[in-house]
Amino acid sequence: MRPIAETFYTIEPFIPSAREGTLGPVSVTVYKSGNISAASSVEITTVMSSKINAATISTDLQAQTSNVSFAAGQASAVVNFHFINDAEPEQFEMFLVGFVPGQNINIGTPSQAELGIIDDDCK
Ligand SMILES: [Ca+2]
Ligand SMILES: [Ca+2]
Repeated sequence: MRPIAETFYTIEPFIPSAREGTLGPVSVTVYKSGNISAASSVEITTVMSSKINAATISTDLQAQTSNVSFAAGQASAVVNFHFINDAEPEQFEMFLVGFVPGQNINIGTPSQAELGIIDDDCK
């Protein structure tokens, strides 16, 4: 019998930052590694950063949970995130995207991606 390889998921920024006025998008790549022979899906979600320049969910961006589907043999998938275009002059703001807890999956490193909103209201 062949050994059964495990499947691991990681997440990295793809488009790491974008301007607020265009509503983004920014994006992440979700990578599937190890045994990728079977189709699968995982859920990723926006997570508030604990940094001082954290973006606020509901005023800077909507919370977003996305189901990411992998066909048999597919090793990566890109997911977009959009912003809310407010009129506040703000600093550069960060938020995180990570895996929804409680899924029966192996999560590798990096397990979160940091994304940024470039304000365009400062005069
Ligand atoms: Ca904002
Ligand atoms: Ca703003």
